[in-house]
Amino acid sequence: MEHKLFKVTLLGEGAVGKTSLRRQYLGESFEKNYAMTIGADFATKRVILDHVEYTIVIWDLAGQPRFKEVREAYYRGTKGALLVFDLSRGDSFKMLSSWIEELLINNKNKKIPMVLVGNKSDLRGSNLKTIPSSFGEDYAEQLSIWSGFKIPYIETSAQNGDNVEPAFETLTEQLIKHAYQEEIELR
Ligand code: G3D
Ligand code: MG
Repeated sequence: MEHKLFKVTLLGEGAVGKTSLRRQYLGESFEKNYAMTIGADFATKRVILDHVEYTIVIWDLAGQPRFKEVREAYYRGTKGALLVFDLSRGDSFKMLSSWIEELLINNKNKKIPMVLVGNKSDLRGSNLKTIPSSFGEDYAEQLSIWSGFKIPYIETSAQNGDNVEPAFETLTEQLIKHAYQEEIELR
């Protein structure tokens, strides 16, 4: 069977729930030493589709390392990203564009498939003010026009598990589709 490896990164402000989303999807990570060395953690997921086995390696930046080298290694070769904000924190929404900028700077200016994730949907209806869905939808629409990829918007809760699998799986589908198209164009 043909085998392909894809790197996916989690982008977004501290405490928006990146690590919780990844844990909810995959369980605990198993590369603790690596995490300590470069300040990133990773876990893998295998997907078989049309007789091809894909290994999706999900990278998760531990804390906010300041070293340029760490950030470069984190982003380099990324094929897809989950762009995460916290539905109860407006600042995390406003910072999304600078995360995209950071990805581009460190990934040869390559636009890639992404999924925009509004996390902590369980806080809707609590006494915390939350960002309306229309904000996420509009921003995903803008990103789609800008990037040329269909960038979906999904609201998740890493706390109760709502929509976590669809978020990762939508991204996986998009990046496999994109890689397949690129391959056809190269033939
Ligand atoms: P990060 O990896 O983006 O920095 P974390 O974020 O996954 O470490 O999560 C930061 C905090 O937000 C954690 O709280 C975590 O439990 C909480 N959190 C993550 N996802 C959700 C969610 O969907 N809903 C709610 N209500 N909380 C969430 P603590 O208190 O452990 O720091
Ligand atoms: Mg984290």
